[in-house]
Amino acid sequence: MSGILDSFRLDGKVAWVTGASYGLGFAYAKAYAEAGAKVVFNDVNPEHYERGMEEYKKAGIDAYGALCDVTREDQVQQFVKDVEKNVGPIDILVNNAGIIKRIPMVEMELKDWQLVIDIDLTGPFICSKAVLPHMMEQKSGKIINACSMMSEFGRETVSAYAAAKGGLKMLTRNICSEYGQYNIQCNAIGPGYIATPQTAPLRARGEDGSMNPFDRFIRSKTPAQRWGHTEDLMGLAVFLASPASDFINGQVIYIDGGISAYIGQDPSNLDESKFAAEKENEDIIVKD
Ligand code: NAP
Ligand code: GCO
Repeated sequence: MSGILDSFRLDGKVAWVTGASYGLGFAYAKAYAEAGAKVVFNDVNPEHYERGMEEYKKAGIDAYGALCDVTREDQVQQFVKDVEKNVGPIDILVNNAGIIKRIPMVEMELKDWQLVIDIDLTGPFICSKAVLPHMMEQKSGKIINACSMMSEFGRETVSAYAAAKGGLKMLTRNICSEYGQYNIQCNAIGPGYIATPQTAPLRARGEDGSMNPFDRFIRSKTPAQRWGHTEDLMGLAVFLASPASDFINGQVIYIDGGISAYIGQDPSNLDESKFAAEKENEDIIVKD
């Protein structure tokens, strides 16, 4: 008689996390390995990919990986064929790969807008389209999209990112609507502000060690007055990939420390002395 915790296990499943050499993707993949899945990942930058493969080995995870740009349908189709041949059919897809460009809209060049939309919205379309046929055949599958606070809120300088993440929320609902009949669940993780290379520029301290104003702002908007850490999201990632969530479909689950529920306090009220600089990895990948 299996207990309730067995419904959170991923034994025998093949889990593909896109863009998972580091950051949230690596955390999701590590959690999947701990839950029993065979981890598959891709990245686009060869140096980052090699580093990621090393990190998986250090963590004792026998990950399968390859370079693959999620915006290229030819590369994605080949990647899925290679995974099916070398590992097995993909049971779980996490559309994690994503970038952000923080540029005021009136100054944003079309190429920058297009790149964000291509990676953050078209990439999940391409990757989901590549794995759905097998999921339909086996009458089961999990697709988990990387939504964001910007799936619900706007803010200055992130027009392309917000448009992509808002669209990704609706793509999540549409995959649910179109493929739920095949026992395929498509949901999204909606992280708040998490300490990763993508958000490192928002926490970078001044030369005099002074706190980044955006760091102070986010802490004043978060009841716990802290940034999220990748470990905070691992449990939700496993839950949405497991049989425990088989009757949840089309949902964005926000994991944001309460930002979306709280009007926030005056940032000047915060006692800065409480906040050690976020413990960053020494060789953190620098993002603009
Ligand atoms: P990150 O640290 O910037 O990592 C992004 C990953 O995506 C990297 O591994 C990157 O690989 C990969 N990638 C970028 N373009 C790609 C492409 N064309 N094809 C394949 N891989 C590509 O980001 P993160 O903070 O871990 O965030 C991961 C996801 O969660 C993103 O979708 C992000 O929008 C979303 N999210 C993040 C936060 C947060 O606070 N951190 C909050 C909400 C949502 P390379 O290094 O090789 O380019
Ligand atoms: C920003 C941040 C956010 C986070 C995340 C919040 O510039 O506001 O990068 O967009 O990455 O998406 O949920």
